[in-house]
Amino acid sequence: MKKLLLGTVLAGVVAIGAACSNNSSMQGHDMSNMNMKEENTAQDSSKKLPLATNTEVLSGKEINLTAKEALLQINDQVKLPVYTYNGSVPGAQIRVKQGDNVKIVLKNELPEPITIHWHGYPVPNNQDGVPGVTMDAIKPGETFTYEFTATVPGTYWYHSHQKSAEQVDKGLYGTLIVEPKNEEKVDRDYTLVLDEWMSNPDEGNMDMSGMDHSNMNNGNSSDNQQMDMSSMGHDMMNMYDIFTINGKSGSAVKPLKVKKGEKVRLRLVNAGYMSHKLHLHGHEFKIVATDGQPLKDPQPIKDELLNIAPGERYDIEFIANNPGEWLLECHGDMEGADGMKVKIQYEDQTNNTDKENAKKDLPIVDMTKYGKHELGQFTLDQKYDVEYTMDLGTAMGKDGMVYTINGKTYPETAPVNVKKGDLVKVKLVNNSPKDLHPMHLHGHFFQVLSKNGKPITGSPLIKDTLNLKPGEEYVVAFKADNPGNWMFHCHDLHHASAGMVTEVKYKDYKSDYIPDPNDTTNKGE
Ligand SMILES: [Cu+2]
Repeated sequence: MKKLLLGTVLAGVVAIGAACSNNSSMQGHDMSNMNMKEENTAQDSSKKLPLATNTEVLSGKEINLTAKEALLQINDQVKLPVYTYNGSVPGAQIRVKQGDNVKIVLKNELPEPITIHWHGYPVPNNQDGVPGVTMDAIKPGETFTYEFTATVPGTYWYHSHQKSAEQVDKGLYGTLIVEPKNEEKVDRDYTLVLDEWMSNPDEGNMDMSGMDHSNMNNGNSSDNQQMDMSSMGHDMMNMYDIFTINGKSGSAVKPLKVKKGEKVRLRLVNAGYMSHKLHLHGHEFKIVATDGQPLKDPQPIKDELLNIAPGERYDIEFIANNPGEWLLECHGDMEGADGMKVKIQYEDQTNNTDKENAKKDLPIVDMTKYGKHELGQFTLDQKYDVEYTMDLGTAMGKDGMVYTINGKTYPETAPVNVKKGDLVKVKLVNNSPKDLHPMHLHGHFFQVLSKNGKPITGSPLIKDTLNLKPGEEYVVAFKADNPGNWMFHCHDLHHASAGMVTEVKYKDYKSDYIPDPNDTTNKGE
């Protein structure tokens, strides 16, 4: 929280400095925006940033990424200074085939150290991109080469793990798509990345460090209730007032073109810190995968909301059988929700046949009952080598709110100690009164076995990010098959930076990484 605050305060100071000094460095700067009240002020820094470009798709034997700054035009009114991989938000999409050796050369042209963490991907531990744990952060001007084999297909994403609450918030992420060896053909394949932004970060100059931003994730234990707006002050929730799809909001979001009869896949990725409930209008759809992992015999559903928590991915498919123009939109009362919608346009049939209904209360898909039930790799009653209970909590610390695992904050949290081959069962309990905790495990997939004591009755649910609402309890299991030191943390990255992190540590693992004791820039979250 403090880092975020510092960042926004500094941006504000720079903006004021630039506005007051009519010096030569302002030449060529677009002055026309300076007096527009609704225009964000953080952009008016003395630096001339290039406008963010469209997201490119990269594949091949060697993929080059450059981390650099840009100015992101989110809608007609708002431009924000952002961090990017290759000049766009989201950054370049890395698209490879299962079995490929993936080599990514990352150059850092940002003014601060960064990394890439391959979210959800079972890479070797020394490629996981956690500074201070698996590598040193990549300093400005430096280059680092990541290499791993694309072992599993699916939808993944990548982002910086250095000061991640701040850097991911600024746009430093992209998607990683691994196509299966025997790909089932679809006619359209779109990737949609969800995020939230502050149109006016300067408003955040109040001291947020002690603030309870527990409402920011719509932290309500009942699926169908809207959050209690009256209980919210001027908090984080209000500050994230613009929601985006692929870095654009509202009418700036590029429509998705389809033709009648086509099979359409949407890869939905939540890169933000809030959950979003998406409604696909006019069509039945199937959820074919979550966190890259396929679901067994998904049944078609209609007019149900798909809830996507921070860090999660959902792949949905539908047949374009209802010509016209339709929306995929975010439901809810949050101020920014209005901007998180994209048109699905049938080619040559763009007459508007659809209406927004973002306030409509619709059922939320229950993933614990979705798809065909069968036994997965793990069961609740089998024998496990390691069992660990994670009590997730919120507390008031010395410098503001802290987010705890078994009453402790990282690095004081107790690690999950395993050895290679161990079967591990973890019970996660969210004892925070209002906060959602989307818990993310690095380097492994886990199978979700039960929710609130009830076994999963749908398809085996294999995930790397599991969202817990207040009061919820889940049991998950995984096999310790990827030696290393792996983070297990909340993907509300504000919660992670305020303590909610532990590690899965392999006893027999010898890391070849030795942190530089004099380097204080590495930050393991
Ligand atoms: Cu959390």
